[in-house]
Amino acid sequence: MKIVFASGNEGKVREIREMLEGMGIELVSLSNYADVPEIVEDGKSFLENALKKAKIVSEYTGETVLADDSGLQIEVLGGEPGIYSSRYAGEKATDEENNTKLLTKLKNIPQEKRTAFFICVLVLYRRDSSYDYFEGKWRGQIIDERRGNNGFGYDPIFLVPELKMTAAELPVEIKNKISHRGQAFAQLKKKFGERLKN
Ligand code: ITT
Repeated sequence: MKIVFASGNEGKVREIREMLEGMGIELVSLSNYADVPEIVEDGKSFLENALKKAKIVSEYTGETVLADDSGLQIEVLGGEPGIYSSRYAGEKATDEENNTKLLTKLKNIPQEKRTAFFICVLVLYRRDSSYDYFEGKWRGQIIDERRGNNGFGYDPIFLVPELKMTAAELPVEIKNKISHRGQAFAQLKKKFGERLKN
């Protein structure tokens, strides 16, 4: 079975490809479809944005689509950056710029108040317009230094307290077992398992 992953984020593509390994599913990247328009993420929730991406890409490609909308929420910042995570420091901001903006905002906040959650809403959208969605949440803390070279986005400053490692220090297969995206994907796999292939 062929599934198009509606994401231009190479970090997400690497992780989802790893998760699908051995399931007999061909994951096709969005870069294979030159004519898919840029999608404006103007929804008010992770679900709205994920659904919008999935629907548009399915309509353009005529294929079953997986879409992920995700982000980081910091409690002491009232949930920021939330749905604006990828463009926190500006429309074309790099991961590095987003991390710098977040660390500046958290400058005088003590470590124990830097609780954070990664959220992922994963949508499976079929050719007949029916869909299912799954949500994963991953709790951690934002630290003041960058540690590790794996992953992407806010991973170098997201500490997983139980492991005493940042998300960027974890090998991809470990991150995938426990992360927000990994949890959402595990629910999808549990619900559909073998049927995904049909
Ligand atoms: P697509 O919409 O094309 O998938 P995007 O990067 O714009 O790519 P989102 O709108 O879902 O995707 O924004 C997600 C942002 O949240 C992402 O750019 C990171 O900054 C952050 N993020 C999400 N999951 C993450 C993870 O596992 N590790 C680190 N940062 C993550």
